[in-house]
Amino acid sequence: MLTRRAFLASGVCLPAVLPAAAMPEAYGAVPSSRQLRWHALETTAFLHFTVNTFTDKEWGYGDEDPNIFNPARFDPDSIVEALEAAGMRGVILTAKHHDGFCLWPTATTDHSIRNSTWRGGKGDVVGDLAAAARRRNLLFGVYLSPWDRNNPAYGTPAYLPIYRRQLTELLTNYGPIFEVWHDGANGGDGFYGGAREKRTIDKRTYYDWPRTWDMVRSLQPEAVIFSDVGPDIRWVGNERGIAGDPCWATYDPVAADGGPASPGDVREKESPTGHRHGSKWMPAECDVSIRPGWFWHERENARVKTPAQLIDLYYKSVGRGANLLLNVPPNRDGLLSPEDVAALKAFGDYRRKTFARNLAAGAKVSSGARALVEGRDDRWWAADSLTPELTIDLPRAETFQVIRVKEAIRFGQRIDRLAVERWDSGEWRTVAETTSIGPRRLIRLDQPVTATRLRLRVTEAAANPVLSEFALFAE
Ligand code: FUL
Repeated sequence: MLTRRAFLASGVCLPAVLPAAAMPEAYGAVPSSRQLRWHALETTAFLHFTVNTFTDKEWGYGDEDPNIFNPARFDPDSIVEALEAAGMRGVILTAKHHDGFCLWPTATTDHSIRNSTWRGGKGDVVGDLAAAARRRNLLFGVYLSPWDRNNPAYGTPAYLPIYRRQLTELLTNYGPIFEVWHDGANGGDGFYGGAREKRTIDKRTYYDWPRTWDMVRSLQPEAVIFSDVGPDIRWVGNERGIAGDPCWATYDPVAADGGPASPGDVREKESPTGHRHGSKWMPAECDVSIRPGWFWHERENARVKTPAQLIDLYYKSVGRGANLLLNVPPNRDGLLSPEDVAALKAFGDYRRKTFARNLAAGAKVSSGARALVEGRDDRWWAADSLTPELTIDLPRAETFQVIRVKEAIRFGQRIDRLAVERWDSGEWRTVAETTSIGPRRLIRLDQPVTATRLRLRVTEAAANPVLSEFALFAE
């Protein structure tokens, strides 16, 4: 149960006088403060950038000449500016991909930009991007591939201190890190210091993840940790950017054989939807590339996703309560290509225009549930029954096409199902029905709907609903 003290400590504003009895009791698993902050981001960007950008590969073997990395016009500010135009609130860089090439001057390996002629070996892509992100108020995160096809020690116990040292450098030298991203690719063939062989590892035991995650917690307590199975954020189970429907924020990280799950243990059917009443708060992140590949390839310049495709992905990820992690790969100049920049801008324009005005603001809501139309995530309304009905009277008739509903998730994911209706010619007619809500549900209607009086009906819930928003938008 969330005590009043713990609740106040979480930084939420409460009405001046609130009897302790009015505090809803939490239901099931609840988010940590770092997860709450992550939910509010909605969309963040991924930058896949390394030697692959220059060798035209998706997975580098680990035998690349460091001189090949030469982004002559690298401009982190213009990259971050284009991401900001899309409404991105954070950016995660592949500090090291499977090839093992480090984009910062690490002390752990020679396979890094320190040995590139680019900027005379004095360049630091991680540092430059972290600083550019900070200048524009985007949060900064790092991807550090556990699989390292360059490192001679990979596959032996000697590799683990190297990996942890790399992570320590990233988590201590570049300011606040909001997300640490561990992909699930686990071993295979590679250069491995010249051995050129196949190395397999046991994904359950080799990496000793709990120890690494403890280290992340002590170095960057506010950072969320992503992997196939959390501990903070789970992979959605596909690389198409699409969450399940429903998509529950709770999950049981159990492997297919019933044992504890490790990165690499993806349950294709269960990761997209999560587990209703799961034991852990572990929301889904939908990673997808704006292009067919994760890295930049000239031949894919004509295959950048259109603004309409990006908008559709937004509704199928963020709209289902997940976050969207959109990859936009820098090119060989060290810039985003004009095709990608244009798509990002149009996507951002749509978001700014659509969500600028909440048509339900100023509505009269029954049962004293005014908090729902005040547009503040720190306010909530707690129902006194499992299946409340709220009437929403708009100041005037409004035409809308998008409905946004949010639960006050600090009290858990409580609602199973709800319906929105409109009053029309003397009766209530269904506008939409939906399942999981959690941090948010965006319902995009096929057609615009005009109404003055609406009704929100929770039709199934595990605990009395606690809602924080009901909003309407025109497209
Ligand atoms: C995967 C990697 O193998 C891909 O190259 C990419 O980085 C993707 C986001 O994660 O595990």
